[in-house]
Amino acid sequence: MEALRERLQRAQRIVVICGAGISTSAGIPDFRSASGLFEKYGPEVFSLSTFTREPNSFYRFYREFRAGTYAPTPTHRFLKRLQEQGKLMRVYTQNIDGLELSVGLDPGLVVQVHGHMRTANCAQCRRWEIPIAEFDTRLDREGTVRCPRCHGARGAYLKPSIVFYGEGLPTRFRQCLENDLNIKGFGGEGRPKKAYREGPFADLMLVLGTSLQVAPIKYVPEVFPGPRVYINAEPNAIFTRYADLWIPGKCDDVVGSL
Ligand code: CNA
Repeated sequence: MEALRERLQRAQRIVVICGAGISTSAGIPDFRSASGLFEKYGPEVFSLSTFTREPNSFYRFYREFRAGTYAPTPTHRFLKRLQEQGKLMRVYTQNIDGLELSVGLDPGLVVQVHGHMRTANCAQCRRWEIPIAEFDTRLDREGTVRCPRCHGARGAYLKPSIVFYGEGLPTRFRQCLENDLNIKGFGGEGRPKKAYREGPFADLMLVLGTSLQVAPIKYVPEVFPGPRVYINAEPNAIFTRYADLWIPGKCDDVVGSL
């Protein structure tokens, strides 16, 4: 803890990469833990090809998800404190629960790498987009929500604006990485190329509550030339070896009181 405190004190521009583990204490299961969503629904429910073939499994998950009420956790409040101290450069979140914004982070400082649930759009044309409240009403009324623009085309169902397996990421993800980490160029699977240290770029990376299994974000810590701190309930087979500081445990227990 002392080592973490010291790194936080020294840092001026902190970039945070986070995942489902920062929201489990809000009551939202992660994907890959023993009691996670993959165990209950299977990973295919979150794939584009499954959804366009058979949207009802995802709709079943979504109905259950939206029935919950979720509040930010001590870890989200820690991020807010970093913002108040003027040290938060950016949060790259893989989460789609929106709790980073609920806690009051400046939207400009948050990149929702895997999308969000404020709107819903058509999995086929991508152009038809409606507010999530309207999607919810139609889902309750119609059971399956079809895109009116696609006139019954195959797979033209609406889903919340989250990124499924098989879909591209928001362009803002790359733009912010270039800005924050001085990354020049991206390779296969969206893997960022070398980042350069000189200049007003991030000087500390915190990686919180993620198994780092999903590309391309899993590659980001590996190109970051500054100190990297990994806080997660379990190790990541690769990253744990090269993180400068790896703290096993629950995020709330580690950062909640900082
Ligand atoms: P994951 O692969 O399920 O990994 C989560 C990691 O967090 C695991 O290594 C757990 O051991 C660890 N973990 C769980 N609880 C805690 C805790 N309290 N403290 C510390 N570590 C903990 O999930 P990732 O985020 O790595 O994978 C990316 C997916 C998950 C993204 O596409 C997300 O959209 C998706 N997801 C998001 C949410 C959400 O928005 N809250 C929930 C479930 C899945």
